[in-house]
Amino acid sequence: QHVSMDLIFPAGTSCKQPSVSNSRADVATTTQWLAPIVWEETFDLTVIDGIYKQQNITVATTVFALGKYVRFLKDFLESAEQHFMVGYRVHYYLFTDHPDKVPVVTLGEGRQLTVIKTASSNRWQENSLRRMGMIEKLIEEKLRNKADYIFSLDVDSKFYAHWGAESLGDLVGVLHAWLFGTSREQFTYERRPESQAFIPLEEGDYYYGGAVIGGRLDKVLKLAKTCRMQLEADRANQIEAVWQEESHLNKYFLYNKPTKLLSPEYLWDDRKEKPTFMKVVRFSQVVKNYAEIRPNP
Ligand code: UD2
Repeated sequence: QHVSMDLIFPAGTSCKQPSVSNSRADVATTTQWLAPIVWEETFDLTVIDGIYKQQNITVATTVFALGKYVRFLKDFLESAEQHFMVGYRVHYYLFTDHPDKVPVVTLGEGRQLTVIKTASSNRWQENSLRRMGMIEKLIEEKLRNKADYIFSLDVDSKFYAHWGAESLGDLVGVLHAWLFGTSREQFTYERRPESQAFIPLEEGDYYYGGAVIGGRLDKVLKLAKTCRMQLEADRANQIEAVWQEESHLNKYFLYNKPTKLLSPEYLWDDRKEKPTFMKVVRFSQVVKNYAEIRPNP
């Protein structure tokens, strides 16, 4: 399995000449380690699609809908078919304890959906954190030679606008809408040194959302395996990180920097007002009644 892809651009494709100045003055478009941060107006889709369309890539996409979360599937899938990786091969892997409640959604050409029956827990935290182990298992047992990239996406969300190949990279994280722009001391990292997810106050780049993880299979496998092992170590020590697998993900990304960061355009929150730097909302968490939807408080 090759780790990086050549960026072959088809001869004779016309596109705009790149500008020599920054296209966005209001937001940072690279990290300190020079990974791009993807914002509207920082990429040219003609160029991006010119490179990726001819590679015939398949994007595996995991979605977990356990317990009452099956109700989010219809909007999630219908909106994904309108906006997510349109024109590319997408294979959804849908983990649910209610295969009979999976809605029938017409999928576009080259797109397919596999339902994987999964036991649900009566603790929502468990349902969320177990995803790491299941992603690990899926990649190891089913995806080799079947997909090039993988995304794991929260189901209680909806697509509102284009999300395409500009989001692809070796290891991809998303900047959390609520904590974007706040100082690192305020990040809701795990602060107890007893946890494997511990991050001291004087460290941290960004706060990443657990709702979106992406990248090449081997990179996401390493991430999922590491987080799963850290979660197990915590469990053995009878400690659960403040934001479960999201806390472990943040620890992982601090010491294994993502190669591409998605701006909060790729993980907004329907409850949140849009500041001027948000020129588009592509994917957003829907408003949910936590007390009603979750199996436990
Ligand atoms: C945050 C993260 C979420 C996860 C969680 C920590 C964002 C926007 N959200 O959201 O990704 O890291 O904190 O645990 O970054 N699920 C079920 N059934 C359940 C519970 C969860 O299917 O009973 C699945 C479902 O796919 C859901 C995901 O787990 O989208 C995350 O759970 P959540 O949406 O309840 O987590 P939340 O909103 O606290």
